[in-house]
Amino acid sequence: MTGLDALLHEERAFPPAADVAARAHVDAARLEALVAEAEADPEAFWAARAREELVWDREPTEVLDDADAPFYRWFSDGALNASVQCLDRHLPERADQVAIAWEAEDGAVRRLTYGDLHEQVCRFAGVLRGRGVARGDRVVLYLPMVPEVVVAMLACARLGAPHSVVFAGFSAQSLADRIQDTGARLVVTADGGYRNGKVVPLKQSVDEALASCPDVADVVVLRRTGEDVPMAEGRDAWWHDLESDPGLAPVTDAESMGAEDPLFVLYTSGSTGKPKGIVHGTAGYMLWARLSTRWVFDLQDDDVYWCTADVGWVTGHTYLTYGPLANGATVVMYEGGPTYPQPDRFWDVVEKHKVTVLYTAPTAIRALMRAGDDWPARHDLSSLRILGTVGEPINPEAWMWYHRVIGGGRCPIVDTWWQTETGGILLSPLPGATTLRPGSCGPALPGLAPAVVDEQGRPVQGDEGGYLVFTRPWPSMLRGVWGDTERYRQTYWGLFDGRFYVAGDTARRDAAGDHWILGRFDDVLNVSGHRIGTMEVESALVSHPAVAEAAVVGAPHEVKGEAIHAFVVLRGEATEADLRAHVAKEIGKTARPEAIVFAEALPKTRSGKIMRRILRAVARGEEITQDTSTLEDPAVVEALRAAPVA
Ligand code: 7RM
Repeated sequence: MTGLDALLHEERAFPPAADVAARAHVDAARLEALVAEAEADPEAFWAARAREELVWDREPTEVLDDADAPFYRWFSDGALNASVQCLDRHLPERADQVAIAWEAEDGAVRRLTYGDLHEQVCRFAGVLRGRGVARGDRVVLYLPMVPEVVVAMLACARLGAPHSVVFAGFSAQSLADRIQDTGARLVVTADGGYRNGKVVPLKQSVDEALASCPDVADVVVLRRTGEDVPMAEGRDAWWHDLESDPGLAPVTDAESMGAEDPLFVLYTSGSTGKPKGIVHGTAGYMLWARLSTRWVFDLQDDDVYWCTADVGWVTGHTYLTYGPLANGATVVMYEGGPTYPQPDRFWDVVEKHKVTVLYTAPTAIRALMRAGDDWPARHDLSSLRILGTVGEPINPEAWMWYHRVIGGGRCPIVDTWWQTETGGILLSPLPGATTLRPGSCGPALPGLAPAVVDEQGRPVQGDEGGYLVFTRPWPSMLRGVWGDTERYRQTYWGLFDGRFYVAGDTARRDAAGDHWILGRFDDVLNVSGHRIGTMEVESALVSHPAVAEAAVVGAPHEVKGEAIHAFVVLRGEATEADLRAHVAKEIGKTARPEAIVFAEALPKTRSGKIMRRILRAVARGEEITQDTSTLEDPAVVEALRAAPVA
């Protein structure tokens, strides 16, 4: 690969507003100083941050241990507990401050203060201990978006028992796979959850899954819907019964864990093979969860912070749970669907809770944009001051809409790039320091060392595209793939002989040092010798006013090598010819789609990422042999196959 052709160039730029910079934790001068400090001596930089940010039982004397690279260890002789960082350290000062403001799908609101949350976590840790859970044991959590999922995560952390949260939308089979892979003995679930007005029968899936998981001896069941569910004698017990047992001993003294002890395992699907259990450690992860949340969202004491991600996704771990709570923030948590009962639900929640920081995903932004400007117009969104996005490249059109219609033109947008594997945000603008460019995820945060390289691992010239890699380890990086050491080495360090962490994305870096993600490696198209990132063609398509969403894949072509197939969801009127002409105008004739399929919806993962491998199979007329268990709505695939190709 000689580098990708970077075709789209974005000219719009938004420098930080003076009032935003004035109150920000990090302004341009401070950012420059932090970067300089980190580059002068990365280890000293991280050591200082670890001392300042974390509450230790035993302060570490070690910083980075690279004796067994790429199995890096950080602060390895330190001891601490993750739940203490989120709870105990804020008490008694924040005892009466709201930690979680929870909005049920039916509009009911429950507020838990830091005092309440601490008490519930100590009690639930007592429940788990009473069922035999001890440090090192894995606990699977299969719960809806209710405060108890956060309670359960922190209770596991308090005992030093790594949790593995399984998204409540996953099937019984996916749940069984994850239970078996982690070797969990205990599962926490609920009778059911609410999603778009319907009950998701969680307990039923657990019962089905456990038929093939003989090692699970205990199931704790939260009552959420009140529906009748069978309880297996000797195995299943109600959360509220266990929790109200007069003999219960709350765990007030958190286990003192080694810095490198695993905090959680979270499964992520790769483009091939079975999902990988990504392992995160305690100290490095907590350090970056706390610090990156404060820097990127410029979190202040009076903020009301809302991250819309589900806890079943890494964003729900780092930026709904550990990061904001480690900062003592007030966190809004919403149970249900983003457009339930109407497409203004998000804006209703923002107005009702006076949300100041909103962190969501491009897929949601595009869907809400498609619903029309009337919905946000009905609500007072003036409390908002910072907007964030994560999960996919955000096309400049959606960025501009988010900025203008939701942010009223006054809120900086932080387009945050990171991965389950990176533990936290690595590339992002900072609200008070960075000039924003729609579609760019900004510079590296202090301490991180990204590079864009060619196949030989040499930095590319100018702002050419290439492989996005990191040339130094960082504290919140993954500690491995659960049960598969070789897969960790191969997947993340294999491509350049262990010299770099390989993200799997392609990117370019402009003269200002800002990054532009072009897509995943597997998404690069080669059309008549031009290497084109799918993201660029998609952005061009979405910049047409009639297009709500677009996904682009390649299919073999006799003459061109590869031909571009586009899948388009319309929000207005447009023909195939209109869209081809539009792409030609935006980026050039080479990028014009060979075929366009107009669809009602695109196949997406639960976290909103377009599943291009499925579209590739559709474009090539192949059978879909890949794992489709992570699809949000499997019916979409059948509809696509039946859709007429323009
Ligand atoms: C947090 C999360 C990781 C992959 C990553 C990228 C893509 C995420 C952005 C992005 C462009 C962004 N974890 N990605 N954020 N692409 N701009 N701001 O999403 O493990 O589920 O996915 O998501 O391809 O490698 S994840």
